[in-house]
Amino acid sequence: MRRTLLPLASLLAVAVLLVAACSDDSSSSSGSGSGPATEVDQSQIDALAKKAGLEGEVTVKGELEGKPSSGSIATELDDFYFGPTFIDAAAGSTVKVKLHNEGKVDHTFTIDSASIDETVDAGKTAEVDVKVPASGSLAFYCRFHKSRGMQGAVIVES
Ligand SMILES: [Cu+2]
Repeated sequence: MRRTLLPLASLLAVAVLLVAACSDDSSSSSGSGSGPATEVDQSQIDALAKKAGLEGEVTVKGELEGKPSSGSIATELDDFYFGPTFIDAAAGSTVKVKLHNEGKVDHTFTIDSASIDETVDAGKTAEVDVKVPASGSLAFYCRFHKSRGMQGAVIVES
């Protein structure tokens, strides 16, 4: 086998290219960490869905959990999820849920056991009063998109 200087020269060239490529990468990825979004762990979603007795897919893209403030809570209806997906509320209280459809299609806020079935057109708002039970939970869902995971629940604080 004959040794020449050529392989060494090509190795050096490759090394120089690699260093250049690496420095390019580091400069382009240095902007991370600015987003406020915290990744929601699937196990957190599963735990709350189980607690609320929800079946099937539960889509969470916005806030996972929220609490009413001064008796009301703003709730986003979007394509295709509720945010917050779970509302922690005091037993026996009445919560004014301020619905805002921020999606491109119509959605509903529906609670069968409370005879609530509010359709909110795309871009519109509505309000519903939800009577929180003494214990347990109240499942809510969108009649049009429940199969896509558009559901959530009011969970009574314990
Ligand atoms: Cu919907």
